[in-house]
Amino acid sequence: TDVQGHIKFKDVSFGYNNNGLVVLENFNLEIDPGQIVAIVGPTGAGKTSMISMLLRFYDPWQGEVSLDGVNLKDLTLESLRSNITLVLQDSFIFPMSLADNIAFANPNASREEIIKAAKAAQAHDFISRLPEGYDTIASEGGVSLSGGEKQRISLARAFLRNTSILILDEPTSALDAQTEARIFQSLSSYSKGRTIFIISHRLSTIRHADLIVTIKDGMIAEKGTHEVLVNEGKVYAELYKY
Ligand code: DUT
Ligand code: MG
Repeated sequence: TDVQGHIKFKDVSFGYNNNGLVVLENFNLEIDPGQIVAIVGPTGAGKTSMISMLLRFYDPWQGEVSLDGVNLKDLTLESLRSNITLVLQDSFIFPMSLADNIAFANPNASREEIIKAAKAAQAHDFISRLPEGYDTIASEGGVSLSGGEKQRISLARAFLRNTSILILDEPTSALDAQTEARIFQSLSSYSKGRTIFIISHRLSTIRHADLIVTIKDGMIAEKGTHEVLVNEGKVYAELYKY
């Protein structure tokens, strides 16, 4: 069952029970499908916490998070997670061929589909240069990959998974700015009919996002396009200076 990708955080308050501190407070955000949404904010602001609630790794203390108008709590975890792909900073590579790593969640994918996803993730060129190409076995006695290569394999895996919602939490931190910018271009063409969240500390990459949301002190400090936020001269403009 495919979802549209309309996401709403309504009056969400959230914290971790281990210390009782509030991480997000009166957090309100509504996202229409088809948008690339960048989440920006200082370290510890609550960016990863916010997206963790979308997959229900955690639930809000108060308020609700909904998908296409349905409270996430009323969806099965299985249906929720089959519609959302999450890519984290530390990508996991399995001791199997690069093709199988990319097709991990889609074992029936054709080689053409795998290559298309690898191209979108800027992984095709380095894979093609390996003597065994896509049949190269990763790690455990095989080829060990750099941090940036692993990140691109896991991005290719995410593109191939083809879900309505894609969440990228600093998935390109090990990549140079140019490669990251090219991946962002792939994301733009991939975003049609999907909702994409991207968390990145490199603001040059996410300046073309449809919506930029800055989080500070557990709340949304501002939202808008790059141009609007730079002119506002508040949190985003301050972060953008560095
Ligand atoms: N926190 C916990 N327990 C956890 C995870 C986080 O107490 O298991 C705290 C740390 C921080 C706040 O929650 O004070 C928000 O953390 P989060 O990881 O959401 O911040 P971030 O915006 O993703 O920071 P970074 O840019 O460093 O990834
Ligand atoms: Mg984080």
